[in-house]
Amino acid sequence: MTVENSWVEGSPAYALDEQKGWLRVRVASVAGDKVNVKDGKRSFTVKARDLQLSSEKALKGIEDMIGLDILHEGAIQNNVEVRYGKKQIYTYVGTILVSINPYEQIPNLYTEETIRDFLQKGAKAPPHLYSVSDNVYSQMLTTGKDQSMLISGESGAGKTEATKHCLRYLTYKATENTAFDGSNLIKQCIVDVNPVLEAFGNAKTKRNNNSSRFGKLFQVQFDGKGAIVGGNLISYLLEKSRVVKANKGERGYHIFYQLCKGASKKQIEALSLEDYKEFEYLKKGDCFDVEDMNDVEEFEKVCAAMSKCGIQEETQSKMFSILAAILHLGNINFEEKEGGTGENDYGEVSQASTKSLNVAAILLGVSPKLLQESLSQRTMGGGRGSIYKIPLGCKNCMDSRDALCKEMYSMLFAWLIHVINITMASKNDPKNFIAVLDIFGFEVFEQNSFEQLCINYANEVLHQQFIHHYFKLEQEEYATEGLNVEILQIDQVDNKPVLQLMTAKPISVFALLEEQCQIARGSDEIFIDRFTECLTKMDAKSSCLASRVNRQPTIFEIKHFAGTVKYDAIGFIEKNKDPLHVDLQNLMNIAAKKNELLGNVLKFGTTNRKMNTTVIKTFQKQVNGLMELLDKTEPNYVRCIKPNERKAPQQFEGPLILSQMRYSGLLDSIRIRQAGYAVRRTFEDIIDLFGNSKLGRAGKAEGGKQGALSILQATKMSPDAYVFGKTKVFFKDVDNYAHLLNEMAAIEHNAAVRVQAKWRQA
Ligand code: AOV
Ligand code: MG
Repeated sequence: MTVENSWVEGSPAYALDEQKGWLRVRVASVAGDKVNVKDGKRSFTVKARDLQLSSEKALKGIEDMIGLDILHEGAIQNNVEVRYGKKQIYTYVGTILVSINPYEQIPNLYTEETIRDFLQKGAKAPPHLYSVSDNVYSQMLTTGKDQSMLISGESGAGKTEATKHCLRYLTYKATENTAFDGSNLIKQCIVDVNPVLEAFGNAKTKRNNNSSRFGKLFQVQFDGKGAIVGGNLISYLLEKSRVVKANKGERGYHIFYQLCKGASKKQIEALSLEDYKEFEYLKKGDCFDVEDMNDVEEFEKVCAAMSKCGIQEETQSKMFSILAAILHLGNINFEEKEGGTGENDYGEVSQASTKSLNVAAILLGVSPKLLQESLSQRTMGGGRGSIYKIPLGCKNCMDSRDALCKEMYSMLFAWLIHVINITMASKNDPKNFIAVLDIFGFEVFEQNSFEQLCINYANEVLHQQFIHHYFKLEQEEYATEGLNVEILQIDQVDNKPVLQLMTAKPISVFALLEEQCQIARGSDEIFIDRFTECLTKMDAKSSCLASRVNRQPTIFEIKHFAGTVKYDAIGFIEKNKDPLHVDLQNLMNIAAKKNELLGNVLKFGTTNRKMNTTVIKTFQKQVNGLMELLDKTEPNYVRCIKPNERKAPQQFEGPLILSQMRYSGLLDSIRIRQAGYAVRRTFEDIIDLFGNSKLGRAGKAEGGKQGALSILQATKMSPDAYVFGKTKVFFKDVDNYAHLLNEMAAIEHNAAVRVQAKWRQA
């Protein structure tokens, strides 16, 4: 049967429109593989493959889309759009929760009363982060298995907000379920840690005013009765570069602005923060304020929250002096030293920035001379243990300064999480945990660099885990229904080839990059040359997923599961090596002896910063650790979706939403279904379809499997098009099912009229 002749004039359908995604239309006429359709008064022609059956249920906006009569992109978009219009931002696809950012406060969606309501309803509750959390908690208690909640989506989709709602609900649920056990401090910290993490790890970006610039896994630990006994945080890939630069309209980390605006007069004076608008690092994005964000109030909240998380005021002020030191360091400028010329010039701290040099030195507890020398020269090892110092050029001096600031900040961040973890640590061995993952989604920008490569790698790994999970579930359903499991093939959706392309040994993006980082004369250019050369030696399935971009010598592209990304290799090696020169290390060691907190921070930071390792090696290790942890848990997925790029409420942009559904694997999970049998209807559904017609009545009289079988046999549908399970009929593809509907129209005119009338009503 061909696709085109299954369309009947007048039937409702979804047609794919580039601007609006899937539109509800009515079929006007059919000619070959072209179908003319009407959308209200407008009529246009689409290819038959861009037309999908209309779903009666989607029009109602049902809570769980697995229950859709027809499960495909058009119906899904329609269903979530209908719900979004009613401010129902949450919808299930089976066990996956889809959440669409409303960009407005929906009344009563997250009040304490709502929480109490969900605590009562339990499993019967409508789709919500609360019902997912409730279910996750109950599953943990009944099965004894650790759980994970994997919250994904692109920047601004609502991951961090979702994470907070889940954690808040869990703390309520755990309290309701167990006697008060003195773990209050830990529970408090679990809730209060958020403002702290956001102050130090979030910043305003173009996409999100409160964008998390790090990934995190939050483990809430429970005892056998379900009481919270501890917590643990793991962070991933903090964006270090944001400390020293921000694009126009963006800011650095919130804490810098909060400190400068919100600190007491005494603190401001002590740290010389009066003219905060003069700090280069804060000036870069030409943006000091964020809409709807009060830095002064936030500062107060953050300080209070830090105290609750075990960081006392005295420590806080030491942290602030490190932050202030970073700001002052950023104002140290270099100019060409007299006598230096051309490429051989070397930098000297400019006259105008002597004050900044002095203040930064005082705050760090080192002499201005040492600070100046450490930034402007490099100690090199000669042969036989001899050392010599070479002066650096202006640009290198500034790079040194930035490297120092990035290093101090990221160590401070790592230390902060370490201290919070000490406060949240469980006294006894926890029985179970629920891990909530709030991690950066797939990224594709106009210019993509090393950071995107790492982020997209992590997403590929998570995606693979997701696919395998759904594949397994599908296999299980086949087994319970008594169907042949072998018909399912994972190849169609598996992203193994792209992961091979990125990580295989000895040839892959990562392996070849590592190779260049190990050799003295390695370069970005050689890396990309080697990569192109080696592609032919790779498995064909992998090698076809990458190529060099024409006429752009440093750019290569990778076809990720979520789309093609062009990466610019320039800077890869430097970023991967992330070197910290010996002079800066010495400087920090000397400062550490004078400044107790800096000492602790550095002690912690340097044990974390292993020499001879690279960013990729460390990150891969982290991702592997994450996967090992997740593999032991029962995964629960929350897919956050951004409805528009303008952060505006009530604006639903179909194509944008569909592309995110593709990224998030939602459509893949459906493709897994369609790889075997795309449509599955219970016996009763089939019988009901024929309603009060002669055939319908006969089917109803026979009932169950026999009734459905009689009906299908009475149609002219090929018996190969469907199989019978124990409770459902499985159709190979949507067309088979469409065929059934059409056959039904031919056999039972009345029934067809009834069905069409139903469609029209809807
Ligand atoms: P993200 O975590 O997914 O982005 P956020 O959770 O920070 O995104 O959400 C971005 C913004 O969207 C928030 O600051 C809110 O203004 C709004 N928002 C999100 N969820 C809701 C909700 N349920 N109700 C009302 N407003 C909401 V990023 O961290 O950038 O990847 O790196
Ligand atoms: Mg976030």
